[in-house]
Amino acid sequence: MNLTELLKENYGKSIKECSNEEIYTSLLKEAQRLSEKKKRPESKKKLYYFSAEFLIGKLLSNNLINLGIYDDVKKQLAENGRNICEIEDLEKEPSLGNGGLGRLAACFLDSIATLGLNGDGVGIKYHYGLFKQVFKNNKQTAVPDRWLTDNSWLVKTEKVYPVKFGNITVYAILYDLNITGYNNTANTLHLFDAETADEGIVTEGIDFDKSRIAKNLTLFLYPDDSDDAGRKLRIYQQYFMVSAGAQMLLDEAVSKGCALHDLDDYAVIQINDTHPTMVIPELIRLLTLRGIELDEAVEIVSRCCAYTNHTILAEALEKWPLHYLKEVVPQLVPIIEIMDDKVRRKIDNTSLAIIDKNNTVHMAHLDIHYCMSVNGVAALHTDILKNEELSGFYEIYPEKFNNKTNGITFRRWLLHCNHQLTDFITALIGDGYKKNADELKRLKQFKGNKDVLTKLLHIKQDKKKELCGYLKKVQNISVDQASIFDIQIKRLHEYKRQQLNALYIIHKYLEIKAGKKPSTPITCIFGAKAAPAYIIAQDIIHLILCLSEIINNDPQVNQYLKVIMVENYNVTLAERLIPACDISEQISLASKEASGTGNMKFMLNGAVTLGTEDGANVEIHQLVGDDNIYVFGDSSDVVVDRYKKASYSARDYYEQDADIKEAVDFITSEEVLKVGDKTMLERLSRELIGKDWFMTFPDFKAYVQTKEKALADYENRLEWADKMLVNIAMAGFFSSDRTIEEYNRDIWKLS
Ligand code: 26Q
Repeated sequence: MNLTELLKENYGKSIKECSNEEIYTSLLKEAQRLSEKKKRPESKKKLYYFSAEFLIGKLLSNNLINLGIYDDVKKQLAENGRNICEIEDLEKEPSLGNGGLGRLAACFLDSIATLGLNGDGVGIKYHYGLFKQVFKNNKQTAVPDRWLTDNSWLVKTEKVYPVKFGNITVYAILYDLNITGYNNTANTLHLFDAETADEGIVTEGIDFDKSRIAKNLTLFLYPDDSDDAGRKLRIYQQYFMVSAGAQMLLDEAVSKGCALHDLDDYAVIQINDTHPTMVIPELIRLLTLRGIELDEAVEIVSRCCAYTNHTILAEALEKWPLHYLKEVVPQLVPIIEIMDDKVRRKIDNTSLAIIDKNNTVHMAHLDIHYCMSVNGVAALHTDILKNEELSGFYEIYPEKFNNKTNGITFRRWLLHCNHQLTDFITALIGDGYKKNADELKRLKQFKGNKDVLTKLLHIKQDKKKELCGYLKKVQNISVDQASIFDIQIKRLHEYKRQQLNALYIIHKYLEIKAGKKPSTPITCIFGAKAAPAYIIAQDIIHLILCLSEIINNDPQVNQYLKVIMVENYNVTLAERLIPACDISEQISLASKEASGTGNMKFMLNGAVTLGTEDGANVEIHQLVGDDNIYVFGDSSDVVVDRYKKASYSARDYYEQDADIKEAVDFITSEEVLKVGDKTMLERLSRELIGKDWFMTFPDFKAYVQTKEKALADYENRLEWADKMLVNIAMAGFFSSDRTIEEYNRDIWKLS
């Protein structure tokens, strides 16, 4: 691409004369034009990845990298005194997801396009997406994040589909976004918006008139499963997405010659968690409208659909009161009732029914009975689904269950976010690993190679320095570059146990005050949004922010320990934090984190994991071996057993372990109450002592000891660098290219 010519054509100006905005707009349009040219020709069978979330992150750099022109553009800009980073900064991050599930969908689209598979995404164009987090008085507040700008990667199409609800009909307008594979063809992310959406109804903060469906339908993404408010709206959104998507899918199949009886030769649908589940009865309904007998329609659709489960938390599985469905989507209710009836006739176990005795509809049950595949997202997760959570279903349908361990796209999580490491790896082993991630293993030959290890440490140091500069500039936070960067970034949830990390920090703080100083200073970094209605999560954020204020201002301690909570954690911040990390905190209660994908991103960037044997940590452990990971805590078997026996008493631990008591008591001490909110801190303390549902106390001692071991090992820089190297070398397994190849081999079967 010749940027000089492009800008001359667009603005009649040179690179030097153009504003950053003008350069951004031109690059965006040019990248769009180039990816349009790469659109893959339609082939017979197509994958439709239905998801309520696609957390795609900023697109400019990623698209330039995947088009193979990033270095060239960067060079042309630099030659004219311009910096590509400043141009990237102008782009707003699309806020179309909560966390892992949404980011996974985005990584998958990248891999599907990179592998040249015929597969598109289907979702919702939220105007505000997830809320923006702002800290005030050591608390989280939520404000709308209007990420959509005039200069958007989304292109409005001519396609419009009517979506009929109980009381109204809303027209779904299709917007398309090109997903460019790495040196390959481009696919499409289809996002639907309501024709009547009206941003004017947002009143204060993120509040809006919930009764005006046609206007609010696509304004916001619902934060997490813990938010009960607006549950009915969520059904509206889900049906809106799946009905428009199903209509589009049928039109596409028919235009390719599909006779509907053979729909599974033309379409395969991956259902990303239960959120798009209504696509099953909706497709059945649409097929019957097109003249297919109901029984056959059920069979056809069951051959097309596959379901991915992302959670073990029973309370997070979606269940809707039947009367909500009667009100919102009455046309689906008779179909769901027939589907339930078929199950009841076949299976003599009411706990597996779709509609239970309280007239609640279990969306996951609908998926499992009527999909041809059910998959978990890490080996341990799939085992727990088979043997515990969904064991009743596994007995009936063993052939449907399969594991697909999650993955991440190395284009974004290495090539884009860590140029220095990318170039270094390329210099050592060539660039085959960019498309064949297994080749990273070749790095193992450099174990013990002092020059290589020293360079690796230098790169880490550079990324830490860059992060410090960024945090200072953007959030006015000062961080010591020479300290150990210990990072926990993920949605705030009790099972992820940010509170365990906070208890460690209190313990460490008190130790330092008592004169026991760490050899190298430690910087504990958090990033996490909490669903606004999730009270205890708000309290945990509050505690961390209070600790940050106390510790960072204590002159006795702050040269040894700092606590930072970055505001509004998102993909863009993750891209800056992950390459700078030394210790990756993956400390969920064993059995609760389905997989985790942050753990993989850290590993790939040379951080060493401190974690429980949970989710994909188990597989990381197997790959890197005992010497290159810090594992602690009770196993999932012990945890599952403890829940079954209901034998856990937090109070016993609190009363019997002096360290736990001291740390917990500190939460409601004078010192913290001075900077914090009494109600919130006392509520959190009560919750921990009286319940501690996610069992932080039993793991506390092991966590402290294991973390101390990691901190001590960090002192031997070359040995630590060896651990970094092994982590990078073994990360190839976690490329989403591998994951997608497995989905295609076992489920989608696209040619
Ligand atoms: C449900 C009902 C109503 C409102 C919101 C929701 C809702 C929204 C988002 C429920 C769940 C989610 C998100 C779940 C999620 O991100 N799960 C994560 O998925 C990752 C990808 O598989 C895993 O790595 C994580 O372990 C898992 O927690």
